Amino acid sequence: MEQNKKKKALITGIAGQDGSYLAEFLLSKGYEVHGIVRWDSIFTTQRIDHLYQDYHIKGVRLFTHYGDMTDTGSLEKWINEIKPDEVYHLAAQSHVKVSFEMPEFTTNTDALGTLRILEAIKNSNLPIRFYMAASSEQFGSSPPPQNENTPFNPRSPYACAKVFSYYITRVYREAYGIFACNGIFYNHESPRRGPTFVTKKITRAVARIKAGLDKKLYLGNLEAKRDWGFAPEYVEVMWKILQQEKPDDFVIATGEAHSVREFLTEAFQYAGLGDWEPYVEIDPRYFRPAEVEVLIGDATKAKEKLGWQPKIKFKDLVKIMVDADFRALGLTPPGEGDRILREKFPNRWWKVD
Ligand code: G4F
Repeated sequence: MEQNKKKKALITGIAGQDGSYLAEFLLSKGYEVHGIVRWDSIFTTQRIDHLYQDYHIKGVRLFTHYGDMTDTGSLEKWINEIKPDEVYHLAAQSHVKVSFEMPEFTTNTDALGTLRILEAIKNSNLPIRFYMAASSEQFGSSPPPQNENTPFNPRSPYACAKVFSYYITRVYREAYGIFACNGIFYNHESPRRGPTFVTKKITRAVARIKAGLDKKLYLGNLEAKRDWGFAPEYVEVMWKILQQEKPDDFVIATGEAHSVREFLTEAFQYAGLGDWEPYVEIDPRYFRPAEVEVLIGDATKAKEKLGWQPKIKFKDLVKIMVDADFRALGLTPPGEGDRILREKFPNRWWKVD
């Protein structure tokens, strides 16, 4: 009987890009899904609106709860009331540039927030499996390719907070026997990416320029290189990491790096706008006090131990994102991105935006 019990997951940051895909994925696997959302005077749950059902309907499996990574009491309350089998800790102030402007807030939320939820799990004495969203930013200036043994050289308050979270997760695993794991994820994007991150900023601008709504796009450092993957594929691996026999840490990446400049070229060409140069200007306010020049992940361990390999690489990703942004403005998309999604994910579990 116990074996057939519906599993319960608690997701911090359920309203974010990854949280929304993960909720969708876990619902498709039969889980009861609970998510913590920050209170705001306006709704901030647009990314999970399509999953929401009135709680009064019988059989509903998605529930949201107000809480905050800076509010210990709320975290303890939800852990003890929900008694989840798995906790996916995704909530964070995740913008690197913003972390230079709000370093204390970022550290409180991203570093101490992880400690707070780990303490709540430890004190609950429940056999909870814990996933911590670590970041390739932790590697900072360490030369690529980086893997699980590469030293951390963080270059921002955000990265420092994530380094703390990574190590405290390991400490709670080793000291208290908690099934606690880190996924060191490289950049992963999608149509649901927040519009202040560079990929979405570019694809959204391309669609707006095409629609005649904007004339210019203002960016910072075009030479930085990132290892960009596709978010739905990355959230699946979060789940895989928690289904292993033993808790462990994994680098998750495509193994390819491309510059912001290359992203611009692909996006503008694909949208039929030609060269990006006439549309783009550099605004120094988008430069960071310290930049991470290049991140390339070596995900060999994930391939060997989890059997995980990404299907979507750079050019496909750009097309998927541009198609979605065209559609969002009522434009007919070029359509290659949609075709790629149909071909590579015939059993897709997420809603295409
Ligand atoms: O899109 P970004 O802001 O992502 P960044 O800083 O790499 O961080 C993202 O990925 C991390 C994983 O490696 C996560 F941990 C983190 O939470 C976040 O999701 O910037 C990418 C690159 C940077 O080098 C930045 O300097 O793009 C460059 N860039 C150039 N112009 C810009 C802009 N970034 C932003 N956000 N806005 C610009 O106008």
